Amino acid sequence: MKTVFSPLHAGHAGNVELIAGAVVPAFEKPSRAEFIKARVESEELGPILPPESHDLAAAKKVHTDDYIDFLPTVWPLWEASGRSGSAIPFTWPTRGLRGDVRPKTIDAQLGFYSFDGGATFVKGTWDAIKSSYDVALTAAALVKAGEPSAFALCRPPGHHAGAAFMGGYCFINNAAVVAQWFRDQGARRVSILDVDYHHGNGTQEIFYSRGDIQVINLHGDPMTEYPFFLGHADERGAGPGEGFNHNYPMPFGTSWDAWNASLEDGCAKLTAYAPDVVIVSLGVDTFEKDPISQFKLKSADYPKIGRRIARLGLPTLFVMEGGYAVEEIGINAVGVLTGFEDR
Ligand code: FKS
Ligand code: ZN
Repeated sequence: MKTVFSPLHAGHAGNVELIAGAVVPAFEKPSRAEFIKARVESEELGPILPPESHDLAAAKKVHTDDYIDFLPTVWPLWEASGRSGSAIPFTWPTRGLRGDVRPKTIDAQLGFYSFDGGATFVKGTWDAIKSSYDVALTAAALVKAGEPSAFALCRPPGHHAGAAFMGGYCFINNAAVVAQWFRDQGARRVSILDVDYHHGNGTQEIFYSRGDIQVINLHGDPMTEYPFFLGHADERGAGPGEGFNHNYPMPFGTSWDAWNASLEDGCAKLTAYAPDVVIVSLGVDTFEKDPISQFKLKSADYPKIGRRIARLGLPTLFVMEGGYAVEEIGINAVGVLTGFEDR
């Protein structure tokens, strides 16, 4: 399997986040991608290719134009207002406030285009976002050209980003971008299988009213887990999208047997839908030693996930999302891919 990777991810570094009342170094850090890349090499998964540069037209098919145009302006505006450190939103137009007027200052705009304070900017962030987007589209083109699978080693991740908002370490929704891109390239139906520990609220929001892109999500129950405000089992899609969104919320402590039962059910839904291509939002924060997550999957479980996805028998694009146990992130993520290749 070919991997697409860009070193530009590394400029998105030194971010901080607020967790349990303390400001700490962000868990979403450059070493994550480097550990995965090292494991791709040591396991000899296949060649590692650089991305080709794409314009932002494909991003603007799933995000609003104004949101995408805003992202590269954040750091310049932040610096112009005399700031350093990380650009972090701190106020949001929630219930009772005006969400229909875009204010002018950088602080207000950061809040206007986010749902939490988890998507933060430093100087190299926009270039990293753009490289992650290029990685996803370049890997998608490999599958379109006939590769049975490809691995988009994206960083930053994407599945929390909605049509007009960032959050949860995510800016451009790479999986959503490539799903739409496959549709525009002639695929009739596309499935997104999101196995990250966290609900892919952005992906769900973007395709909620669409019947041509099926979204299947396995995740921590939002009654007790981030992102809290979406991801319940009764969210099944709306209008023409009714019945094409499938959520599998699971409790803290879920280990392989129960998680796998959800995967089986999701795979049955996927097979019944008969898509032309599968996009896997690949998070490995379901791991028992993940520092911010509460599932109990073991390293030996990840190849089983890959094997099950291979049995779908469809062209498959893996798009990297979360996973914070950096020592094992490569073993687990590449474990899915070698399992897919049944080796
Ligand atoms: C307060 C705790 C909130 C945010 C967790 C974000 C998870 C991101 C992810 C992604 F795939 F997008 F990377 N924790 N700071 O793993 O879903
Ligand atoms: Zn996650």
